[in-house]
Amino acid sequence: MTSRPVIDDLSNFWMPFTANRQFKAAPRLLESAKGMYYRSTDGRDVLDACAGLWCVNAGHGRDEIVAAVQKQAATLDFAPTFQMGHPLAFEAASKVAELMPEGLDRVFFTNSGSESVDTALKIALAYHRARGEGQRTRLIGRERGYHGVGFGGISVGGIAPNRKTFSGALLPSIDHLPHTHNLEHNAFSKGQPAWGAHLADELERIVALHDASTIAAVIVEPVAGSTGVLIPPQGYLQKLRDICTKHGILLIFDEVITGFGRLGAATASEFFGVKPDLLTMAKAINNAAVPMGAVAASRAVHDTIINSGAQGAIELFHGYTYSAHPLAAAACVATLDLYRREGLFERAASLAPKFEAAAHALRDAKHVKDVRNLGMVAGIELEPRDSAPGARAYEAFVKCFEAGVLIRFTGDILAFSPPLIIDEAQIDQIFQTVRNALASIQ
Ligand code: PXG
Ligand code: PLP
Repeated sequence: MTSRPVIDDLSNFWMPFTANRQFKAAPRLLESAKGMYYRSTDGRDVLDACAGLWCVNAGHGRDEIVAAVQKQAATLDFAPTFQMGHPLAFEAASKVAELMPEGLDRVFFTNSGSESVDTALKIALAYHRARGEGQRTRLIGRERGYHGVGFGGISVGGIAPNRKTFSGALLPSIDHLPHTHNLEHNAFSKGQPAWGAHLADELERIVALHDASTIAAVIVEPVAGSTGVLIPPQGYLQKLRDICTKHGILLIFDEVITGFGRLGAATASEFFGVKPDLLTMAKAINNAAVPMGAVAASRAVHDTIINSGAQGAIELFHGYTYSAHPLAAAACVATLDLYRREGLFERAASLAPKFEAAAHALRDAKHVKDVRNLGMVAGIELEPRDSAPGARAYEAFVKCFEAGVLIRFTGDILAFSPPLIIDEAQIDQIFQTVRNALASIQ
């Protein structure tokens, strides 16, 4: 296949979460993808070590998903889901429900992780109000949490640059748990760190401060991705669950990254054996073929809201024009079938030890100050350069791309989350490329 010439005007597209001037001075453009590889506009194959943005879990350009979307586009391009429906919306919800923890089988569709988060926060408020506890309005997030970019998501989120510009407009009743990252205790942990479960007890302190009767929900990523791969300490999530249950507070797991096989089980909830009341997802729900997200709610939460008003009254004043868009729903059904048919969650579980070993082999690589991992996620934290935090990871990312491997970085942390179809040789290629890249930079 011949490459098309790079377009010459890059000025109109205002790029998201990008250093626009830096990128446009030296662009990196992808023009096609198949399986584990992207093809760049300069005609190189690039191994995808991050599943796009943690989302293409079945690999790129899968024939079954492509066919389902093509067929759906030609059959029913759009149908409203406000006071109307189309069969695939219900089928997709049933397929998602089958993969959710027992009882979390009521599914509200959105178009992204950010929308899923804001939807879940609103459902939490609606639930308490429907129970006659409308004073429960406080939402608890966690330092370093990433919950997308809506006003709700950045309010409960804990990443300073995402919040500071908008700090005057964040939601009013918010508090944050401490994050669990601590290299003094947990550097080079394989899987869940042994130290840190007690950090969940900080929730008791927050409850004591505000009183449980004012708190609606706690939201956390079971494994924090965006902030640079933070694995929950052993016992930590169960403690959060227990404290929430004790105080009538809803627990929301933001599984936008962990959803659909990343840890070797359908969800992180299943992997850890801890069940939230609400679970947000997006990304891998349909292999990122068409934008889609969802919130799975427990029957208790759903039924409380649905049975609260008069018959014939809309129960929840919330929804998106494109909730359960037919193309997204078609991709969702095809994707979830594909995951099962190919046993991709089981494959992730069986590849995880190899992935762990390959990542941790870099503990002696230049600049490395931590390696951490769980399932098919790994993070490598670099010693930052004194004068320029983030610069070293950026240079490593560029070097890897030039050497044919696409990785992610955030601050001075490199993140790895390949499609679950990856093979062992490709795992070795990723980490060998990273080792070489680190050796070549200052
Ligand atoms: N919650 C979590 C836990 C996420 O990881 C979102 C919400 C928001 O999803 P949308 O679809 O609105 O972007 C996310 C998204 C990265 C990276 O490499 C991570 C995300 C998005 C883009 C890049 O760190 N996570
Ligand atoms: N803004 C305006 C003016 C609208 O009419 C709508 C939807 O009808 C929206 C925003 C919300 O769009 P969406 O439903 O795609 O989130």
